[in-house]
Amino acid sequence: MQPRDVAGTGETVLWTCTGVGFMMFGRTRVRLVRGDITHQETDAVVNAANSSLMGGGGVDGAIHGAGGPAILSECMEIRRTRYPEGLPTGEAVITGGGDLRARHVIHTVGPVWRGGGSDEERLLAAAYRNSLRVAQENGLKTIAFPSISTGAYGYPVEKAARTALSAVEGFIEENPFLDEVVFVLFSEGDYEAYSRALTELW
Ligand code: AR6
Repeated sequence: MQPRDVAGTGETVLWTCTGVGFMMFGRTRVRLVRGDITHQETDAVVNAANSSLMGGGGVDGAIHGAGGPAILSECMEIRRTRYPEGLPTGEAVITGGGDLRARHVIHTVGPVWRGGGSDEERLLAAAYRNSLRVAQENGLKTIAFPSISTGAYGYPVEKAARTALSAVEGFIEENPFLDEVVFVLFSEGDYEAYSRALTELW
C-alpha cells in the first residue's frame, strides 16, 4: 500500500485496497492524509490541547495561530463557566473555528506518556471517543484529527496509531452518524505509522 499525491494538493492519502483512496468503517469514510490540520475543511478539526485550554505549541499553537483570538476567548469562557480547574485528560469541548476553514474546533487533552502503566491507553481512547461524542451532539458530519499525544506528550506513535484507529472504529460502529473522519498526519513517520496500523488492524 503506497501513499500517493493527490492532484497538486500537497497532501498524500493512503491508497487502500478499495482502490479509491479511503477506507470505509460502516458508512463512514476514513482517510489518512499527510498535511497541516489548519487547512482542513471538515466541520470540525480536533485540537491536541492541554488542560489549561490557553494554547501552547505544536498543533495547539498552529490552530490558535491560524484561527485567531476568537477561539481563545471562547476557551477562556469555557474555563470560567465549566472547567475552572482545567479540562481533565480525555475530555473534550467545542468552540467555533474563528478564521479557520473548519467551522468548529473540538479541544481535547491527550495523556502524557509515562511509560504505559499510567492508564495512557484508556485516556488516549477517551480523548478520541469524547471528541466524537461532542461532534455527534453538535450534529457534525465530518471531523479531522491530529495524532493526539504523540508530540510534546511523548506517546509512541505506533501504539498511539493503533489506539486512535481502534477507538474511532469502535465509536463509529456504535454511533454511525459521520460521513468522514480524516487523520491529518504532520510528518512522514507519523503517516507511515498510521498506514501500518490501518493495514494491521483491518
Ligand atoms: N497539523 C497537524 N498535525 C500537527 C500540526 C499541524 N499543524 N502541528 C503539529 N502536529 P503536539 P501533544 C503534530 O505536540 O503531543 C501543545 O503545546 C505533531 O507532529 O501538538 O498532544 C499543547 O498545548 C504530533 O504528531 O500535541 C499541549 O501542551 C501531533 O501533532 C501539548 O502540546 C501532536 O503533537 C500536547 O501534546
